[in-house]
Amino acid sequence: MTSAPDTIVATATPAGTAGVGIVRLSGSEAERIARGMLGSLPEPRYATYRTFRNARGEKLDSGVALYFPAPASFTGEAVLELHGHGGPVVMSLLVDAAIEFGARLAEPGEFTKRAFLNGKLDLAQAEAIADLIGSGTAQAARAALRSLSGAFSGAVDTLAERLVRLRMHVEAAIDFPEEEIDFLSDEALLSQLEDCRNAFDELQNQAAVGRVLRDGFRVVIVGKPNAGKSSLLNKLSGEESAIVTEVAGTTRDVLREQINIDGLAVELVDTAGLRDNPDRIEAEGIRRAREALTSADAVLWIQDASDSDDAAMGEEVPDGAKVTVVRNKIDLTGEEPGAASDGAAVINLSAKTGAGIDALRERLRALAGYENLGEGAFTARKRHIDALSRAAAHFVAGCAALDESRAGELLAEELRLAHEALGEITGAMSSDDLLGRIFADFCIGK
Ligand SMILES: Nc1nc2c(ncn2[C@@H]2O[C@H](COP(=O)(O)OP(=O)(O)OP(=O)(O)O)[C@@H](O)[C@H]2O)c(=O)[nH]1
Ligand SMILES: [Mg+2]
Repeated sequence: MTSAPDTIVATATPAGTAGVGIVRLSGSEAERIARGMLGSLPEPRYATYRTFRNARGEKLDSGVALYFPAPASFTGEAVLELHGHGGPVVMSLLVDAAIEFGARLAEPGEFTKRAFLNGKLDLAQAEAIADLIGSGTAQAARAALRSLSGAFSGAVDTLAERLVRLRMHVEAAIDFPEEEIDFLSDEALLSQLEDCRNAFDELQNQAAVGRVLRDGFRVVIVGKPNAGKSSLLNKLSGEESAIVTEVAGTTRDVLREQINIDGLAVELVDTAGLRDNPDRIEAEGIRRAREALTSADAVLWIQDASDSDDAAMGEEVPDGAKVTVVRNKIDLTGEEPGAASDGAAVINLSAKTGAGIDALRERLRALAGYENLGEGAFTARKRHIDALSRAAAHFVAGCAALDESRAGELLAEELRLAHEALGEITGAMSSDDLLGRIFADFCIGK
C-alpha cells in the first residue's frame, strides 16, 4: 500500500443546512490532526463524543468523532470523520481548522481516487460510487450498487481471463516453432475463440443496458408536421408541456421531457415536423430535429394514419437507428390499437384517446433491453462501452487474420490489444501481469 504524502480534507455532506454535517480527512497526517483537534486520538472505529477545536484551542463545535487507522478505511489511509452540526459555517470552520493543522482541501473525487490507488476499488467500482450517488431511479441505484460490489468488474475480469488463456496458448505456440503449427486445425483454440466471441457479445449487451440504466434512454420523436408528435409527447409524459394545434409547423424548437417507464428513465425529445420549403424559423427547427436524431437511442417516426399521403419514412432516419413507426390518430380510422407488426416495429395508437400507448411503452422497454434485466443488471458508462467495443474489434480483427492468413502472430498481437483495452475498464492489467502469469503457469525452461 502506498501512503499519499499529504492529508486531504473536505465536507462530505451536501452544502446547506442539516441536522448533522460531516467533515472527512484522509492521509498520513490524519492521526496527528485528530490529536490536535480533539485533544487525543479516539479509539479506532468507535463513535466518540468530542469537542472540536482549531489550532489556537478555540472551541468550534462538538459532536461525534470516528477514527479509522490505515489500511482498514475507505481510502486505505488513516481517515478521520467529524460529525458536527450541519451548518455551512460550522463545516467550513472545521475544514479551516484541519488546514491549519496541515491538511489541504481535497480535489473532486480525491477520496475515491485514493481508494483506487490503494487497491480498495477498481476503476469501474470507483465510477459506480458516483453513479450510485447520481442515480435517477431505484433501478439505476440498484444496478450501480451491483457495479460497486464488483458485478461489472467481475464480468470484465472473467472475459480478461479468457483472453489471457488464449494468449498463453497462442504465444506459447509461436515461441516454440520447432513443430509447424496449424492454428486452424487446433480444435481447442477454435473453441476457445468461439467462447470468447460469445462472451464479448454478452458483455457488450449487458453493458449497453447498463449504460441506459445510468444515462437514461433517449427517444426522439420525428415525422411530418401535424402528425401528432407533440400530442404523443404530452400523452406519454402526462403533461401539457408541448403546444398542440391544428396548424402544421407548430413546434419549431426541440423540446425535452423526462419520463419514467417502470423505472426506465426516458428522455423524450419532440421536434419540428420535417417538411420541404419551411420558413426560416422552421428551417432552424428542422436542422435541430436532424441533429437530435444523431444522438437518439430510439426513434419514433410518427405518421398520421388518417392521411394516406403520410406514409413514407423518408431518408431522414440514420442507418442503424432503432426505429418504431407510430401510426397515430387511429380514433379517426377505426384501426385496432397496439402492435401492427411482428416485434412491434409498427404500432397503431391514438395520442388523443390513449389507445395503444401501453404497447408503445412496452416497445420502448424492449428496445432499451429492459425486458430481460433481471437481478443481474449493473451500470456501465460510455467509457466502458467504448473500451469494450475497441477490445471486441481487436478480437474480431485477430480472428479474421487467423482465418485469412493463418497468421498466429497477428492474432497474438490483436489479442494483446484486446486485453489492453479491456484492462482500461477496471484499470487492472499490465503486460507485467501477463508475463507473471505465463511464467507461473507454464514453467518455461524447466
Ligand atoms: N383525432 C386525433 N387528432 C390528433 C391525434 N393526435 C394529434 N391530433 C391532432 O393533430 C393536430 C396536430 O397535433 P400536434 O401534436 O401539434 O402535431 P405535431 O406533429 O406536433 O405537429 P408540428 O409540431 O406542427 O410538427 C392537432 O390538432 C391535434 O389535436 C389523435 O390521436 N387523434
Ligand atoms: Mg409539434
